[in-house]
Amino acid sequence: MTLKKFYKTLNDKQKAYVSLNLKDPKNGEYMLCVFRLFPDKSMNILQSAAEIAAESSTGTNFPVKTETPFSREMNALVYQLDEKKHLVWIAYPWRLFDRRGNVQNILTYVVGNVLGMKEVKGLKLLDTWFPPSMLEQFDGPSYTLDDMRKYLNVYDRPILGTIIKPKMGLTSAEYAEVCYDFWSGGGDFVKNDEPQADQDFCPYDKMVLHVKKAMDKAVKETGKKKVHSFNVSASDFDTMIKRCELIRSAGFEPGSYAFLIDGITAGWMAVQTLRRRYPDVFIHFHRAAHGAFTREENPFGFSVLVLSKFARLAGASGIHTGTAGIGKMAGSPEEDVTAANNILKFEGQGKFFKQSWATIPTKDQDALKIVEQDTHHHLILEDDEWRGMKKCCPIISGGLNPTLLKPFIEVMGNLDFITTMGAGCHAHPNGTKTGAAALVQSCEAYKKGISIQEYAKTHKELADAIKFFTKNKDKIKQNSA
Ligand code: CAP
Ligand code: MG
Ligand code: MG
Repeated sequence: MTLKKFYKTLNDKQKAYVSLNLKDPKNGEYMLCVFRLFPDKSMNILQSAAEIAAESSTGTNFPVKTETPFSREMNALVYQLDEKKHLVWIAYPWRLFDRRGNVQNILTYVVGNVLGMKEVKGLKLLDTWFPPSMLEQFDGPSYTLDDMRKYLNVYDRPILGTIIKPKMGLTSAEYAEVCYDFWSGGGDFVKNDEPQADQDFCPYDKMVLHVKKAMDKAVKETGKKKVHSFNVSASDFDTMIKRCELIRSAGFEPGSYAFLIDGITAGWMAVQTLRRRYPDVFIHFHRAAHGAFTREENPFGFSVLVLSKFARLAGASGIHTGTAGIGKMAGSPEEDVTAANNILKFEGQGKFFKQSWATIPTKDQDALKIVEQDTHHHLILEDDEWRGMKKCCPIISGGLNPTLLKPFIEVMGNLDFITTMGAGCHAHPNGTKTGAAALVQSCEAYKKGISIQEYAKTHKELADAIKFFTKNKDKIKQNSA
């Protein structure tokens, strides 16, 4: 137990933030965190970890005379250490946090000042564990992928989507035209790209109205429901809400629109505001700028797993979790798939913690038995809310195209996600509608257990996609392959 080895090197203040024998870290009082920590050369890993625990809970750089017996009870505690792997485990009394579920408050503690402290040369939050009693404080998702599936009547395959490209520069009418082409080609879901807002060449209100017309036309012609995810990120909350209300009063059917929020750049308050104001809408968390915190090369920040878990806590219906090395963005299969499974499933194995999303304490066997044996009403089991936090769906995007759908599904291991292909659709030699058809055909091939090459023999759109995307393989991927 390396904690003991370093304990005698601690000063009194540091000792107050270390526990050699924390009774049961999972007793429900603590949120648990595992950090990868590289100490400054002036101190050992436990001294550095104690300083981090202090600064990220009740302390500062000197012991203060104003401490009280109760304030000391709120100290975060280093309770485990792996010196070789540079890992430290810290337990946070979750009473420290703002009541009634506030994600930005927690992150301000655990990845706030501490990322800037001299005592560390590297500090990355790799995994977190929330006790059921803490989960209960948070909204979690309301309108989920299950609701979207019901609306679209799509069950045994991923939701097939696109991002309109060029990313910016189309007029509102041109934008809507591309939406129509994708939907009429067979696609289910279109999203605004992450920077789409109220640009003078594409006024927000006109974009909304043109999209509505395009959707109505596509629904009528295809007989299939469609969804559009509107980016409602804005300079201030009032404008964000105004955009939401504009969409809701434009005549869209409930379920036919989602609200996209740039959760990192617009902030967690925006995510939670949308969840609390619009529990009947799919809240789509785009994570632009997450790379500053999550990239493997960056010794400071947090993991994709941590970001995704907090998005579920905040009530996002879905968050981008990466293409597991298959697409254009950095991100390893292990990292992205772990994150995806931890927000999709009711219980997920993280890097260090197995997280159950049940809000019923696992020792409450009676309640759990009722949930399991709900054979008469099927209310409890169907309505996840009763027994725990609903699923948050992985949104898979970034450099994908029809030739990469099957490889991704094989890495992911399930079909319960939304995939959005931008260039992967609009770069098709015969344009968007054909690009959408190629995506649909690649999914059909997968479901039939036929290779896309085989299926392409009788599906020209797919054949042209294979030719184009294979010939123009992403140079970076080839170099890194
Ligand atoms: C994808 C995308 C998404 C990325 C974000 C882009 O377009 O629109 O924003 O998927 O990455 O701008 O790159 P392409 P992630 O399909 O044309 O790449 O999903 O990893 O957060
Ligand atoms: Mg984008
Ligand atoms: Mg893509």
